[in-house]
Amino acid sequence: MSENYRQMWSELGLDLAAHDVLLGVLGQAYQGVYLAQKNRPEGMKYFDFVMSEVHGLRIRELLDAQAAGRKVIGSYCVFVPEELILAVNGVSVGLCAGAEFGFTEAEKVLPRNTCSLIKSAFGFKLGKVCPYLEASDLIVGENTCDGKKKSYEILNTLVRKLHVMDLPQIKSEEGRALFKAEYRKFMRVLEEISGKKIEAENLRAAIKTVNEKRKAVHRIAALRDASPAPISGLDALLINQVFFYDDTPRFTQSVNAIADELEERVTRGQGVFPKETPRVLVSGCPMAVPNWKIPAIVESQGAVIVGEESCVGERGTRNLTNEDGASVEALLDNIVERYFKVDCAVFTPNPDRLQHIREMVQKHRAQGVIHYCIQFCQPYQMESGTVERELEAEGIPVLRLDTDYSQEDVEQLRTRVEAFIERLKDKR
Ligand code: BJ8
Repeated sequence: MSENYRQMWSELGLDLAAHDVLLGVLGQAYQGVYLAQKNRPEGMKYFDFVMSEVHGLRIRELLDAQAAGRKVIGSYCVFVPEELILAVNGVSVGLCAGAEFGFTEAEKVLPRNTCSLIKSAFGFKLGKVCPYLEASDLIVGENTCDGKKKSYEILNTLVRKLHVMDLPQIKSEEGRALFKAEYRKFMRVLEEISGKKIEAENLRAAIKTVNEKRKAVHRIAALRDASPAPISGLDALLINQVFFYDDTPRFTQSVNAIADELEERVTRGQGVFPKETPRVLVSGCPMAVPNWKIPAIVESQGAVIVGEESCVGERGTRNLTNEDGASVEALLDNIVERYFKVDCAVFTPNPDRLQHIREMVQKHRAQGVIHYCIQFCQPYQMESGTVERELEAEGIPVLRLDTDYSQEDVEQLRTRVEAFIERLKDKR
């Protein structure tokens, strides 16, 4: 990354020395995990470029957008609707953090048995290494799991402006009403901060823009049904990760370009791995950049990941929002309808998620499921037992992995994944 950005980072208040370390680690990991892959689609070059400029050009773009009067809204969860942010001409950026960085600092304000995702978000803030966080005019939190909910009380003391949405835990009519009331409140906050009013016209246009983005990733997801798979799970994950912070129309265009290329690959029967490679679905906690640990292990052990039942994956992107509606009220109902279907494990009961995993296994022709949990993530750990029992009873092999962001257990995980892949091969 160019030296020119140092002044920009310094003006954002980053700790330049610590930030250099982070970029060094990120660059090395990217080289070893991504650039070392074989048979990658040409279209991945765009994503390689995005990653090489992830703290550079994209941040410059955010600052330019701010200079032009737009607001940057950072968030940690797929329940925060990008449609509402775009309706006030804002820029939405995902702040989820996937690296073990600044944990010592984070553990001074959080219990040690907090999940790595939350610790990482705090480590990035306290270590002053995340330009997205520092560039955000507003940060949005949400009452989902207990860890996030309570940690926002602490984050509130550390950031400029935090808005926390209350979210229901039960999918009842009362829950839906709360959901809508909280989205309405969020709309008011956005209007206030941007000085722009949400009208039916701009909201409809925003819904359309986000739908186009989701349709593009749906194309990639559908192409992964093919055997041999035309794209690796690692590359598909990267697309899902970049989904959260790239410029939306440009992202859509780049994903459609790669989908065109993958269509040709499928027609030619060209895959990243041989046809007989075991196919695996990954389900569970979100994997934020640069959390590539499990897919890197799985694919280096000779299996291919063909889908992610995850918020950084199909759980986050699957349904579209209805674009029909004459009023803001009607369009808001459409947005509520779409987001209320997200089957995050914080909901109870949450039968839709298990059903979605089954559907994904079938659709993507997966031979087994790896259930991925970040240690101390109670909602997903609690659900993992049911997922395993139910799927195994239906003849679908499941491997449950609980891990954190450290590299200490890599060899142990590798051994378990290897044995699981052997089991899938034996089943054929
Ligand atoms: S909609 S999955 S993005 S809440 S890993 S912080 S759940 S203890 S991330 Fe999530 Fe929204 Fe749900 Fe999706 Fe808590 Fe678990 Fe940590 Fe987690």
